[in-house]
Amino acid sequence: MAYKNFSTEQLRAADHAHHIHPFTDHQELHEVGVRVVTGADGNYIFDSEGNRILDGMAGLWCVNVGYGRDELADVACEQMKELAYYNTFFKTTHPAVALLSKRLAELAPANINQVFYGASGSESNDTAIRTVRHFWALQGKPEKHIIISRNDAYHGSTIAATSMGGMSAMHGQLGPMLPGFKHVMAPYAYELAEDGESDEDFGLRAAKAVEDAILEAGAENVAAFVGEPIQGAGGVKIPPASYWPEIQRICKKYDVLLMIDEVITGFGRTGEWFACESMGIEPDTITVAKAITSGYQPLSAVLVGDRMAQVLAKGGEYYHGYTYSGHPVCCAVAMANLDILEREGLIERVKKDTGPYLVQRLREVLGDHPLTGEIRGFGLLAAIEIVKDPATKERFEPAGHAAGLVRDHSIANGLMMRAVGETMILSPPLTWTRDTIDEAAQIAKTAFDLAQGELTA
Ligand code: PXG
Repeated sequence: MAYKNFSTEQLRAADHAHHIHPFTDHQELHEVGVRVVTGADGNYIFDSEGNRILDGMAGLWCVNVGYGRDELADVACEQMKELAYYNTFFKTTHPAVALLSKRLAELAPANINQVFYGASGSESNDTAIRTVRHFWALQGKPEKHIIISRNDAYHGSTIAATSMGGMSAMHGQLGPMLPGFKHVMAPYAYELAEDGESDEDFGLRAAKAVEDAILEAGAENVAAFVGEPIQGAGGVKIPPASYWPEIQRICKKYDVLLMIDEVITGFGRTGEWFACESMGIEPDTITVAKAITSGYQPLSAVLVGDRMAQVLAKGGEYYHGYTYSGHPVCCAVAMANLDILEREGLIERVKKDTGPYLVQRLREVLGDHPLTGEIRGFGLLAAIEIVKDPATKERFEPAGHAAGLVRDHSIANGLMMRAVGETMILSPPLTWTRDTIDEAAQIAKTAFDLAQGELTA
């Protein structure tokens, strides 16, 4: 590649001078220096200084089939030569989008058979918001527009997705929030359960917060409840088993639609194609992105349930769409990516083997570590709470420092791990095996020990 002729320093200088990074404190970035990632293969990424790092985050929760799949590159190349782009607006379609839609309808829960495409999770959540409101308006209920969400939810970075999300730091930089969103407590037992409260009771209480919000707003004004089956960027917060069935019951009772955001959990991360199956959720919409192409192309979608689709189909023109809705190259790559997930049995392996083994191994290696407050996991998603005192759950000060240390030591020792506040996160490619998990757990242990040494020095 042409950029192979540039030195790390030249690339850093160009980046420093001209690149605004997402979710980044640039002053801090330039003090530390940016890592130049130059390649990746299988479960590893490589940087310009010759480091080989095991990717515990699948890029950004997306590279489910791992890196370096020639098959996906070949499909993209073939599709670009055949039909690089055409729109789907004006009574046209193309083979890749038609066949991917059929495939997604087959994989999705039985009540879901229609697909609307975008190019990012944020975009598709905007689509989902507009579509549930349009659905109610078409039925003469435009006032039924409020969407109830949770604190710490991440649904994207557009103005609508930020307003719907529950990240207070993001709200702080938004200016006026869009109206029509209400937020309730997250189902985060580790911090929010009361002394002696069982997991089951806590799950029911967290669901009751949704019912209270519906009643406060008036059910006639509430369009939908939205949630990630497991809150990802919010810290891999896994709700108790009692939570989702109760949410389902409440939504049915008040005729409130259920919007499920599977941007992280979709396509095998929880050991099923969709977490809705893992958790017994019957959604009206599912937003997907990321692993639909394993990150090889930007593609997202809203999977729309029959109840809504039937009303939309008779509703005249819906004034909504993106230039790249159903982009042929992205759809072709998605199809080939789904083939890989299926052919290699990766989702089955998460459910039966690597998912349970990941949390088991982390508990064996780090369960008794003085920094460990809790280790939890579901499929190939795992979280470790970092605490000063496991008995009292007291955290280190300042917030984020201890987890940041663990992360930095982990990366320096060859494992890409993420810190969300005081929580360490793993969300690896589904291609990880037991051996890869052993390797990751060992590096994590080294990182915990080094951080512990510094924190108690
Ligand atoms: N929903 C969920 C559940 C997500 O995790 C989005 C929507 C938005 O997708 P796009 O493609 O617009 O980014 C996401 C994205 C992090 C991090 O820090 C997580 C995401 C994005 C950026 C950073 O963990 N998730």
